[in-house]
Amino acid sequence: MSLVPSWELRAEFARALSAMYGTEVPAYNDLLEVATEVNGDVLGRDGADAERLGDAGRVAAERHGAIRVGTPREMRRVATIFAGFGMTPVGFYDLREAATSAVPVVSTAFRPVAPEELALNPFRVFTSLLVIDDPRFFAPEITAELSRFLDDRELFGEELLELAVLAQDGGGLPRAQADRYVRLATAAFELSGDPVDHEWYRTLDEISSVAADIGGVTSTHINHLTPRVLDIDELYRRMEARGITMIDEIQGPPRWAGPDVLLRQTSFRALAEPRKFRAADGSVFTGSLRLRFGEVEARGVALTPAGRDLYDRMIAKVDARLADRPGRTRQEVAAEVWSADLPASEDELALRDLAYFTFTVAAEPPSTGRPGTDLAQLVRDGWVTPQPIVYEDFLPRSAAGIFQSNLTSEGHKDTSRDGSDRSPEWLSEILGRPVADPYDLYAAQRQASLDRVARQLGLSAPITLTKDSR
Ligand code: OOG
Ligand code: NI
Repeated sequence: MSLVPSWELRAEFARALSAMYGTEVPAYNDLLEVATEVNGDVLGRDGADAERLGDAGRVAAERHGAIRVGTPREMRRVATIFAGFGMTPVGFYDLREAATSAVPVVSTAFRPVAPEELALNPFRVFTSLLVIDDPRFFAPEITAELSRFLDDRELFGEELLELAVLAQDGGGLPRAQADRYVRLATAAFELSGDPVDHEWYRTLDEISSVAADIGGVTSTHINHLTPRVLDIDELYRRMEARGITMIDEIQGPPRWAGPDVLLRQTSFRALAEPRKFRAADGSVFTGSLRLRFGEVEARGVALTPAGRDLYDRMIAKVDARLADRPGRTRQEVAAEVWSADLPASEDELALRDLAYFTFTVAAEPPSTGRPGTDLAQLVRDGWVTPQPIVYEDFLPRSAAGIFQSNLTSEGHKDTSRDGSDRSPEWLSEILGRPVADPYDLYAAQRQASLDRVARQLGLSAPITLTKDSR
């Protein structure tokens, strides 16, 4: 019997979530419409160049989602569900540190890791886990109450988990089971109509809106779904022209003349959605919650640790200049800093080991001479050509910004206390599978391409990546 392969399950899951979110948050459909228009325009204008960081088909289907859960057990079950779709944990984000207001979560992203799988469908879900015992946010009695409340709920049914395990073990599922798996997984992230305990929700909301969203309700839900766009500045303008209010600015790197790096994101504000509440006297009434929004992103080349260091220094510089001379926009100041500090060509990013590239033998290599093994020399002499590796992950500062831009209150964070200890190792342990380091994945992809080139050119030694500091 033929199986629906995991990439197709993943694509169907992303499509089903997207359709569901469109009915739940109609402005998301506007966002999709505008993103599709902008992508069409950019492809028409720039042709093949527009597809250097993913072909048109991949980009059109590309989404990331965000979900939030409350306990290690729930997190482990999420990992099982996503594993059936070929999505595994990558990266560790401690938003307790990255955010200035109360965002008591640590997070990872479940996503495909093999380049071929990413090309087929790169669906990823940013998944956050509430740290209920962090004393900077929660008093002991709240921690105990949260623990009781969360232990009482069951987010995912047994059938869904069993199908996920079958899908993972078999690398896919027969058609009928595939449909069932996608349907159950999608339904698990639908907004619930169950009444929310008003008093409990309010208590948590005072401490942290994120804590209330996670631990104040009996189910989980997609918090947002994000399409990818090829020109985010143009998208921002067109959304505002449609009368949809966007957050104040685009997060992440600025628009500038050089290569796009990492990730730029923006969103429209969360809209009030009707929700049922149960009052202390047991009566049920309809109120509203402002939680879910639409986000959009543009992706650039992945940075190496050295490139990321430079990026962080540039951000610090932007912060300092803004503090010195307020009144200018962050994007303006950042564009200035970028132009001064970041190499303006892909080749230079590659040769200074600031960004990740794969390398191929040039279509027309030199007709004389012999290739050496020094990468910079090989590129300069025209033996090999770099292609950018797209950044597949997230940025803690932007993620914190996304959380914060939609909080109803700042909440409380007692910075005089030490937080409870969480680490990638801890997360790997509770997930029962390793949390991959994004840098390792990008570096392995680059190395595989260098090994291939060395073989094709018949080199006697491996290619060396000397840092070219011109
Ligand atoms: C997740 C926020 C992080 C992003 O794009 O950085 C995120 C959340 O709001 O749950 O999705
Ligand atoms: Ni997001």
